[in-house]
Amino acid sequence: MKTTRRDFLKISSVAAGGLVFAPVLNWVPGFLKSDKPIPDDSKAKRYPNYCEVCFWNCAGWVYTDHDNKIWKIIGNEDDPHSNGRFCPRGTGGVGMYYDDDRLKKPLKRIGEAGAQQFVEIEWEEAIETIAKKMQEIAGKHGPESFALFNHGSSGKHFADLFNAYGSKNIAGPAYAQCKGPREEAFQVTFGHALHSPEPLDIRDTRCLVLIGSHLGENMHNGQVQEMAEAIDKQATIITVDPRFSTAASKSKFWLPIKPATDMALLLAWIHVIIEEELYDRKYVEELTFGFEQLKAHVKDYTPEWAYGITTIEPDVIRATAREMGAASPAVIVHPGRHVTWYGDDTQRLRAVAILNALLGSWGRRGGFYLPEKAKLPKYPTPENPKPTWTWRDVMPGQYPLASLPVTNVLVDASHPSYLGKHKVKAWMVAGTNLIATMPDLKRTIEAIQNLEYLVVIDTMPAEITGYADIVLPECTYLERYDMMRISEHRIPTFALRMPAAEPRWESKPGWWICKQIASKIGKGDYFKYEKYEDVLDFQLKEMGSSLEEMKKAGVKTFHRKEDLYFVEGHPHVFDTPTGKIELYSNLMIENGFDPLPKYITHAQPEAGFYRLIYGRTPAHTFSRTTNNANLNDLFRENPLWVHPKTAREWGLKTGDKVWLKNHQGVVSHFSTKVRVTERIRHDSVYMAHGFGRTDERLTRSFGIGISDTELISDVKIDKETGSTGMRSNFVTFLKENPHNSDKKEA
Ligand SMILES: Nc1nc2c(c(=O)[nH]1)N[C@H]1C(S)=C(S)[C@@H](COP(=O)(O)OP(=O)(O)OC[C@H]3O[C@@H](n4cnc5c(=O)[nH]c(N)nc54)[C@H](O)[C@@H]3O)O[C@H]1N2
Ligand SMILES: Nc1nc2c(c(=O)[nH]1)N[C@H]1C(S)=C(S)[C@@H](COP(=O)(O)OP(=O)(O)OC[C@H]3O[C@@H](n4cnc5c(=O)[nH]c(N)nc54)[C@H](O)[C@@H]3O)O[C@H]1N2
Ligand code: SF4
Ligand SMILES: [Mo]
Repeated sequence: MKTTRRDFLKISSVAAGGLVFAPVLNWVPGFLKSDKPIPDDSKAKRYPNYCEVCFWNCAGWVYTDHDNKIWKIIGNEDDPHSNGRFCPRGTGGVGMYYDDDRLKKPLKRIGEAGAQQFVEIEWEEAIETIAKKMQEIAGKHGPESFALFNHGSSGKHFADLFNAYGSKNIAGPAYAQCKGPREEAFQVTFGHALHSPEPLDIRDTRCLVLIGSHLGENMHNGQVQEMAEAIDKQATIITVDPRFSTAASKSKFWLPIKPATDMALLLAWIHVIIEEELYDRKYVEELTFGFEQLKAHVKDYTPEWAYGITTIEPDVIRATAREMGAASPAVIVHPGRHVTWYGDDTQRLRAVAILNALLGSWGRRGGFYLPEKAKLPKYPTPENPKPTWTWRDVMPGQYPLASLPVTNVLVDASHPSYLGKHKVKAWMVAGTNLIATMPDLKRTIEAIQNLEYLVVIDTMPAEITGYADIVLPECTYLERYDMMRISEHRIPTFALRMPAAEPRWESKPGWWICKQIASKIGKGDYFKYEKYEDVLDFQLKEMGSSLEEMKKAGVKTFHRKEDLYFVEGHPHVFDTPTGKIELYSNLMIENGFDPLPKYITHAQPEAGFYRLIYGRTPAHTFSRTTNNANLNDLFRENPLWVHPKTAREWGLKTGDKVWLKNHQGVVSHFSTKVRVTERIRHDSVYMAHGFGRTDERLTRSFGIGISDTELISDVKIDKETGSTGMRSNFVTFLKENPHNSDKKEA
């Protein structure tokens, strides 16, 4: 059957809808443009914003009704991230504003850490207390011992605050728990990291290889739309996934690989592409370094060798390599995004980068385009003080390729077992729910309990707030100004975020919170403006625009300065030591690593255990949306996918309740329902991330489903970047409630 664009998009939204799709269709219309009428044309207003439900940050319009109430949010047609369409999560984002479980007023702990006994306090007291503590800690241990964990837009204001304060120990999970190894592998190979959105020319590709990246459930808007377009134009999709994902269902080839063996497949593909001369010969000769070493290196990595490891038939390995060769250079071996899997992740992503280089896809139409970014002038501030130490000094010489701070190193530096001299004593956490986000929960909690002070800034009573000494309620993205969204793309763009409503209760914007704290710790000069509009207007005027113009347009696009793809006859110099694409890397050797990726064996589950695989579900972003009424309606609990053979062995059927125990004896707090399906390998089980919430203040999501994070206690660290490999955890089923006293489950 011919696959059409409509089909693919429908599948994405149906997957989002599950059982209760129909009643909410008008609420969350998948990728269809919203046709929800504006209530009263004469009184309805619209305000530009960019979505904060995930980091694709699509620009859109927020409409209010005749009572000035937020009515809906839709995509901005001029934005290349959204092309005027929002994904279900973006549309449902309004539920974040309306959630009555939100944090309403600053809170101060009165009980033990983790006990969640808080009293409401006034903002003034909250700011005073935090400022005093920041000064006390700077005096006692130096400002460096106060670390910031941040994510999302407002996290950036807090980074400004910490830089002014004198600490560069600022880290977010989007590096060491997400794309760190990918960024460094592409940096080593092409002299260019991929950033966000990744510069993938999916709309014009003739062959898209998804290796552990599941577009269609991973709803990164622009990429999903372009994949639908490519499918429409008959592009070949090859999906390598132990699970029959939405993307697999749209693919010409589904390779249900044995988990943790992708490196063998990648090396065998490289072997075939070289042996059968399927690579782009001219491109490789002109632009790459180390081809001969690579050729010798992969000589024995035959498809027959890989078959024994991956369970993928040699014929299939050859056929898929030939598809890539035939499409070259309009081919993309997708670099993935959440790539922290098995601890050899930088090397696996090096293999992905090398494969793309052989196929000549970097800088080519239908491969990787050359992104451009507009530069926004900086609002004038004094120079930041120079810290005496940073996260790098915690473990000198470790993780040399990490170009950004590593969250888990800051956790290590806070842990009682750390005996070095660069101890972290206090944390501020803004916009990241570390309890749901960091693997090895026990260690995270031990580190937190060892702190002198913890401040959390969130919109919701997320689990991490339960461990804080002070909790500050931030207002949502729909209620505040923020920094401009500047992103690289085919064309450079800016997007404005402005409030569509007053902050509910006593919540406040991040910039305001930072400005108050800064002025109390003698750093007021770094936030020298009355309101954030002043900063925006200053920056926009320098760019030949203004806040007024942006309020009307929402998005501003700029002309490119250079070509979108390489131009024949113009030799390109890469930002690598050789100036070429480095198939073979001396830089890796200098840092103590293999110059070419090698296959290493990873542990497989013992009898009775199954590899825990987790991923995205279209209606949710991590833990930030599970309590959102609109999205909770769409998908409430994360079922556990179990293969029929496994289900038979355990006497499990669809709908049965199970708890899970991992190979290190960690038991899940809650249970979930089994979904028996052929769509998962028999040696693995699968569930969506973000569930199994343990904070009772989350009235819709508390106690529903299982948290993958709880069960990820065995972490494999990537030596190159320090990133946390999270897929080496094996679970078994518990059919009886292991927590007899658990009221919720009893
Ligand atoms: N087990 C497991 N762990 C993972 C992953 C996984 O798949 N499984 N994925 C990893 C990846 S790829 C990533 S990128 C990270 C994501 O990690 P996080 O960004 O920590 O993810 P969330 O769970 O969404 O937590 C975000 C928190 O920010 C709050 N928040 C939302 N909007 C705002 C705001 O405007 N202001 C403030 N102050 N707070 C706000 C939310 O309420 C929520 O508590 O997780 C990583 N960790
Ligand atoms: N709906 C939605 N979309 C999102 C997000 C979200 O929270 N919700 N988060 C965004 C963010 S920050 C990120 S980083 C991306 C992450 O999105 P992706 O990079 O697509 O990563 P995952 O969601 O972790 O998907 C992992 C896939 O890998 C498969 N897999 C597991 N083990 C193996 C293996 O050993 N080999 C292979 N080949 N495959 C394996 C799983 O079955 C699953 O389909 O998604 C982004 N998009
Ligand atoms: S992809 Fe969806 S959730 Fe992410 S920014 Fe865009 S609309 Fe929002
Ligand atoms: Mo991520």
